[in-house]
Amino acid sequence: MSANTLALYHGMASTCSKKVRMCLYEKGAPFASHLLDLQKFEQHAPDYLALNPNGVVPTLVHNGRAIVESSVIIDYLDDVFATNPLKPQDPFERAQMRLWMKFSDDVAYQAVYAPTWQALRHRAEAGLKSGALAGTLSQIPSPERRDRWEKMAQGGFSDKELEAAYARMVVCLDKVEAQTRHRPWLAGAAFSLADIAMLPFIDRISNLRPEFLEGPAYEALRDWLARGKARKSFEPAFRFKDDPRAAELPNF
Ligand SMILES: N[C@@H](CCC(=O)N[C@@H](CS)C(=O)NCC(=O)O)C(=O)O
Repeated sequence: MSANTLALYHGMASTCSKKVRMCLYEKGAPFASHLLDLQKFEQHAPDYLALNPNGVVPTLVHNGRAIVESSVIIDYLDDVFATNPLKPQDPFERAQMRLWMKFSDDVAYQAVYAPTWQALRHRAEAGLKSGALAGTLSQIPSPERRDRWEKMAQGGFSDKELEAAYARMVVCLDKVEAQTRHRPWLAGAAFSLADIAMLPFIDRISNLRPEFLEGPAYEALRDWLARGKARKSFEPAFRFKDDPRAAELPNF
């Protein structure tokens, strides 16, 4: 196998996959694309579970070895590819960057998944019908995801659950606004993994609830988002086309 063979198993609309794609394009690292249809439950196929036992995307396979968890993957990519370093040199800024990556996993993801799943629920209907449901659920490795898909079969998230997600969106917007009022990028002077970790989530919030970003309260955030979207890596990562399946899969 030649050095630096990269394959990415990912989802078209998946925020976590967008983190990894943006990092790959920032690095200029070519990769083989394997797009999975998450509403057809391809993430639970035995071959894929052998790579990612959690049954979620993304998974990066580098020289035959699988790496999971989007924040771990982008950290790894920056270690492996020296081009365009994406971690601040200053240890304090590096700590800030790590805190943003943790926030993206712990809070930002929680803010967007329920409204995102709700919007795409109709595509999963075939696997959630009563005749198919038991089989679908039996393939899902984690009890937490099994419960989520079962909830989809039972009509989706309640208004109360969606309201809780919207409240978390505001927490995310407030935090990014506060940081970008006094520094250009989230971890300091330079664009970093912190920005890559947060852009997909703020972009998703702007797609799902554009009205939340309006008004003077979020001027710095809107400027940060516009600068993030202006990077060369944004379009190929967020409007990904380099896979024959890209056109058939939904995106935001
Ligand atoms: N913490 C994980 C979360 C991965 C995750 O939840 N991925 C979603 C898409 S963003 C997924 O695969 N959902 C399909 C499912 O749960 O069945 C990461 O950052 O990689």
